[in-house]
Amino acid sequence: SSNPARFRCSVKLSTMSNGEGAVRFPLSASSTLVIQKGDITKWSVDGSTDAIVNPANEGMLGGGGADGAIHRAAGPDLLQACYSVPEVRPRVRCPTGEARITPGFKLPASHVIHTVGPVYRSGSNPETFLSAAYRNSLTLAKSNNLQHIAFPAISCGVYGYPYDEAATVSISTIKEFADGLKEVHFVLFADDIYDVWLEVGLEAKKMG
Ligand code: AR6
Repeated sequence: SSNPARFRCSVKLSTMSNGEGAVRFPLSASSTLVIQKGDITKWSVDGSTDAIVNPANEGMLGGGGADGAIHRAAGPDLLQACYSVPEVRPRVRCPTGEARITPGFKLPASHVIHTVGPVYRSGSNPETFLSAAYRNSLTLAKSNNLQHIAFPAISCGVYGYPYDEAATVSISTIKEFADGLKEVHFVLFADDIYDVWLEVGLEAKKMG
């Protein structure tokens, strides 16, 4: 980071962590938010009750970024499972803000929850759609009796969402809807995104 204060803060926090920069934030008696660095395709807590979230597009047939990496790691069966998700209109299997579930195939996590974040500035209220993507992913995990879910920074790549705004929306939505899941993780690929998420997480913790 170019911000020395922020850098010092991250270094100090990593001493109270237990993974690759993992910092745990208790949300309630039964659920914990974990912010960490890493590659989401490698993540799992116990395999059979885990889901990773794929930041997909509405067609759900793969793409670049995390979506491409998830499809490569899961193997070709994932694409077949996505094809079999019904279209709600031509070439749309998962409208923006909604979520769909498939098995994880070769991934360490047993399930993939595919969601579609908004393209920033493509319409009004991107925060409504980003929040819905997180909320619907959490709801789908709970309705499938999963206990652990890992999110990347949805919409923060190709879809151009500013990191600080995305962190605020995503962490506040998770605080509101995590109940019923044991652990909600952020697995963040880039150090600059991890730094922003940690700062927003700490701020949210202070505000209770
Ligand atoms: N693990 C964790 N995070 C990752 C990984 C990984 N292996 N790879 C990339 N990221 P993006 P979006 C981060 O562009 O903005 C696709 O083509 C990346 O650094 O993957 O929601 C889809 O098909 C970034 O911070 O998703 C859609 O068309 C974050 O994941 C479109 O991109 C999200 O970046 C979706 O765009």
